Amino acid sequence: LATPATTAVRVNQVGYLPDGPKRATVVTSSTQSLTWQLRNASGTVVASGSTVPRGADAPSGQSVQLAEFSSYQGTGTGYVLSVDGRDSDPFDIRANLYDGLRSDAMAFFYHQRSGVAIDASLAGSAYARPAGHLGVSPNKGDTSVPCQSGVCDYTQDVRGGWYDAGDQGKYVVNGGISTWLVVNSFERAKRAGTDAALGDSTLRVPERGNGVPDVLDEARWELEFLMRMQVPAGKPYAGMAFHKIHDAAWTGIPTRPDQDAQPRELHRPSTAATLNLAAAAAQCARVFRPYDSALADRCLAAARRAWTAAQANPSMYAPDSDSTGGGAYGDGQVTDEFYWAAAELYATTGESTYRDAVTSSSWHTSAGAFTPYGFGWADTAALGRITLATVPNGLPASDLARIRSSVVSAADGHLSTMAGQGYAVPIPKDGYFWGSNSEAADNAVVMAVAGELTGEARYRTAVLESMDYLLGRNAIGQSYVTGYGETSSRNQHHRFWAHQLDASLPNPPAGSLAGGPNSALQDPVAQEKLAGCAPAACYIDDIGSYSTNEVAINWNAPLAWLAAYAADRPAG
Ligand code: 9MR
Repeated sequence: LATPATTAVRVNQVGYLPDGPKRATVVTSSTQSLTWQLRNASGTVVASGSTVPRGADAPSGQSVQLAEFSSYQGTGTGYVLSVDGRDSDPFDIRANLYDGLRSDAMAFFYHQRSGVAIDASLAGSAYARPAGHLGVSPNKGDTSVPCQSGVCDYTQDVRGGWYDAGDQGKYVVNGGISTWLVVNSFERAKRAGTDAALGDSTLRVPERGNGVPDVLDEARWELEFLMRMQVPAGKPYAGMAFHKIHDAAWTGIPTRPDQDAQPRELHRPSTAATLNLAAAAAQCARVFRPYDSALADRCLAAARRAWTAAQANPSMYAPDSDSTGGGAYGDGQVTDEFYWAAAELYATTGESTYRDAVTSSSWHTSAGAFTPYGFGWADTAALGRITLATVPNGLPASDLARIRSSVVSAADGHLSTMAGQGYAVPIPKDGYFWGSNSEAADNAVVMAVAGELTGEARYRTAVLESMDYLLGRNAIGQSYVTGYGETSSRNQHHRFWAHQLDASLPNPPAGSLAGGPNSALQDPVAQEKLAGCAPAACYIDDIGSYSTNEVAINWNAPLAWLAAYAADRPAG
């Protein structure tokens, strides 16, 4: 057979775990099974076999075959999988494969901190920068922020927190779900007995050595900000949370945070933000309790106040139209946020008010809490389900069984989506929206939880294959995580990590996840460069393509969760 010109071998460019699945996708016009060879760093063939033709893969539009070498148990670096005379990118097989990503994906949040100087000794000199938005000229500051006209007649100190993404806005709904995932990664690891790996002095954060697990220290930076976004007692809408704070107009790119001269503005409170605060703060109260009871108490008080305020103002919807200078994060449906907040408050307190709010919610029995497209800032019911399925609580056994089985059937849906595709992606062909990589990562989180609930190995296998997707086994051979893989994203949309625009600025730090393919082509670069792309190929590593190539806290959070999970050493 002549070598088809199109053959390409797509692998996880970082590598594989010795005890994990090892699969590659071969793009080829050949319809016949082909021979694969695994070569080690010295060029010796250590395993070989035959590929399995799969025909057309719908999301990529490519004709593909599968190569499986899971039974190879050797370890080392510099392996290459060769098919039909074509070599994959080199990769490793080793048990500590995800240790680096576990800390780098979590360190992303330190880099995104607002209101504190980023320390060269922690972040590396390329990433050091002065504190942003503390009111030091030319900043107008987040220490005394006025409202948009008509929203309030006072200023509020909303310093701190994490910048949302490539912009320097701070949005409560996105902050809350991201914090929840970061804290949940610790809560999960604690159940698995592997939380020491996320413990004190495991991360490059200023708080290392303070006796509190570093992952929680990082989460606290955002939790303190979220609580500052709560309307003070005595003011109209007391207890509600302002929806967001950002510049009056979109910040120019590049702009280092401390050099942003624009006015900052608080946008009106919303029920969604308030319930998001309630949920994240209630989770804080539960998980921080053994490490910092004073913070746990403050979190619980904030969560209760937020819950009460949301009950009194149940339909203050954030409009989609409020997108001048920052994302809208609009949401006209908050029953899922009520359910999630109630679930967290109930899991933390056991109180009947919150239990009744859980059991009377339509989401208590709805089949729609999990979707093929992941969860997110507008769709939070899944987070409530995960908490109720995993944190001991007093719901009747029949309710708990139903909740747990809803997690497992969602995971089974993702498994079958993966099985139907040449690249085993846990999102369907019509799921390539803005931030699609976070959909894949969120769905992998659900599969990991199903693995915990059932003890069945196939879920871990699927989680690891989802990592393969993010790290290069995909339609375009792209690792979407900076610094991880031969061809990894390095020009994500960001105001400071803007090396592509200004050579004196850095590329994103290692461990930064790009948003990923978005078939809607919602920016000018994507429209010009990606016209006609197959859904899974609608991605370009260009700083101007904010709809395919931004970073965001709600995207790195599930990556960090998954990296910690994948880095867990099997028990025993
Ligand atoms: O993640 C958000 C995505 O779901 C929306 O479709 C998109 C457009 O509204 O906005 C995304 O969020 C962005 C936010 O609005 C502003 N900060 C950057 C976020 C990531 O691109």
